[in-house]
Amino acid sequence: MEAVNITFESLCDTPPDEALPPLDRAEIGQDAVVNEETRFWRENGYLILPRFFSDDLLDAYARSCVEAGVTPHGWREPCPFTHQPAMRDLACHRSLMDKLEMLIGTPMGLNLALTGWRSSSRTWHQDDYLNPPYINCHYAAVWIALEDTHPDSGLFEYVPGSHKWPLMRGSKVREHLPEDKLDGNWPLEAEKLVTGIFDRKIEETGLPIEAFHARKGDVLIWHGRLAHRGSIPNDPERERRSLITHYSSILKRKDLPRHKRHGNQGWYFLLPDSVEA
Ligand SMILES: O=C(O)CCC(=O)C(=O)O
Repeated sequence: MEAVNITFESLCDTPPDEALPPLDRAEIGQDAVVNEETRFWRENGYLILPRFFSDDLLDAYARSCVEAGVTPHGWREPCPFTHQPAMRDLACHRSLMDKLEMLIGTPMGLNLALTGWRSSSRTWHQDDYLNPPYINCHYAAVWIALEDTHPDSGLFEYVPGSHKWPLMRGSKVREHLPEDKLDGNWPLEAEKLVTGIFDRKIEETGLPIEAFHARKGDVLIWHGRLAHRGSIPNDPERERRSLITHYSSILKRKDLPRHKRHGNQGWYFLLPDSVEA
């Protein structure tokens, strides 16, 4: 089928309430924390925490990237945090993990980091469709600004309220991909399919697109179902120093059974072949 004939809804499910985090249910779950932040999250699907991290922690992590010789492209692997303690000092910081647990309702573990100092230029997507189907939004991602962002560097963009749309499913997207593209790189192929479908959905709903004009130390947490992208930089040479980290519930992530605590801070997942430090 031509992508132009595939509707957003046909690639999605509406999971039953009891499969979702307490704040995502039609009636807020009894065990949810209800306060200004969680009410905002429930309504908008993101939370901005201005000046959340101190310069000390941000600069120590930025120095560790320079010392590791990975700037500006970042580590090529998805989970460098298993051997980069300075990254964990930020990404598993207790204060951040407490916020994530408040929003999702279970302890969370770090499972992915995007460490390049350029926009990923990833087009519109929900993160959750790249996960196993039993995660059901027990997932969140975090954008940490290591410096004031420049508007030409390709800002992080998102559609407030889009986390209330149906939940895109990887299995339904894969049904439309050629058989020889169903290997571990299928998300790259899927991006080509879903981009236009998201564009149409955004246009149909008329929801506004927001950009995260971050100052150093600002943090934006987004919902696993929120439509978002790394916009194309106006100036491709301009750095955008950030750390982007993704988290799943340690109670739900059956496919990642090993997790470890960063000192007395938060959890991170280990893969079978993880290098540890
Ligand atoms: O580069 C960006 O700001 C977007 C990152 C992104 O889409 C993601 O981490 O899922």
